[in-house]
Amino acid sequence: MLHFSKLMAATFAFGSLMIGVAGAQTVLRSADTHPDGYPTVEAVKYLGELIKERTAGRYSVEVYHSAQLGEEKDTIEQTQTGVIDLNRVSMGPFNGIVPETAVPSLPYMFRSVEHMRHVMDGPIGDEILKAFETHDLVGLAFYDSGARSFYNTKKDITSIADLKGMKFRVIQSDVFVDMVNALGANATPMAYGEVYSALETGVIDGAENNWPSFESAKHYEVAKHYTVDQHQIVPEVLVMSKSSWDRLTPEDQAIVKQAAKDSVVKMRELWDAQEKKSREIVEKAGVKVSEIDKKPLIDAMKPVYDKYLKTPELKDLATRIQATK
Ligand code: GTR
Repeated sequence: MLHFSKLMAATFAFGSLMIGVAGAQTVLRSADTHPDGYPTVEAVKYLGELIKERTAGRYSVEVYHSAQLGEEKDTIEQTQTGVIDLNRVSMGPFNGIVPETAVPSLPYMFRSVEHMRHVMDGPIGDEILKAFETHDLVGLAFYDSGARSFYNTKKDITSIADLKGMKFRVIQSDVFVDMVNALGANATPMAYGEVYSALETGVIDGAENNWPSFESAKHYEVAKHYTVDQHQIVPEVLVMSKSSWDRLTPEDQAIVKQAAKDSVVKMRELWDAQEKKSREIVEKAGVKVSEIDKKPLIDAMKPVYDKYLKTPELKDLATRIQATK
């Protein structure tokens, strides 16, 4: 018996070695702007494990974190042309490419993170994922990004009037630019990787983001005032290059799609824990957290809604999102 199992073990070892040597192994390259350990990075690594397991090692995923493959706008182009296989990006930089993504990116479109999850997990989410296809991309899943709020190097912001004239960096998206301008502040669209030094040198007064980004990008070291205005609950999106997708068999496409969905559960666990941890870190480091009455900010968004909900289709999409419980 003992000899037999030893023989079996040796055979299996030899077998897997053969697969390693002779079997076609494809490594899918995935981009992320965040550092190693960030919930999105870890979720895509987990997705890679699922894919590897479910394709018996024929496919695996290598996550190039910390913007190793470039800033988000560039990586989106590279994903469209097939240079990058997978990309985890905020929906923001897609606003000018996939018009449907502008709707969930609108300020105060979602009432809460739970509302966002219900919408993105349902048929509306599927519809938005599908909208990527005409842009050389395949939408695989949505991840969480909490709520975005303003932070700055100058002062506590406790009312809409305090925002007046302040210069805030935003994601390279017109929705974000229009939002900040509608609040009486000045928007400076800029790549994420440039924000730290722009804050430090005073090129901008502030920026806006969720707790984990504010903390992991170290912006809190220079911007000591954070206002919980929660103006946007913008989902993250995981996309695949259409050309990489087309190289997969229908069976492998189904595996990738399911693995992406499965990774959402993991992502949310990691996200919820990270939000708490990041907030604690920045508060301990002396960041002053202010509350604000959101009503005047919500009211100021009327022209922004009018601008981005021009077609009946986009208007209808917004109505259906708002009607979702
Ligand atoms: C983060 C998001 C990143 C990036 C960044 C930014 O919340 O996860 O993908 O878009 O914001 O502000 O550029």
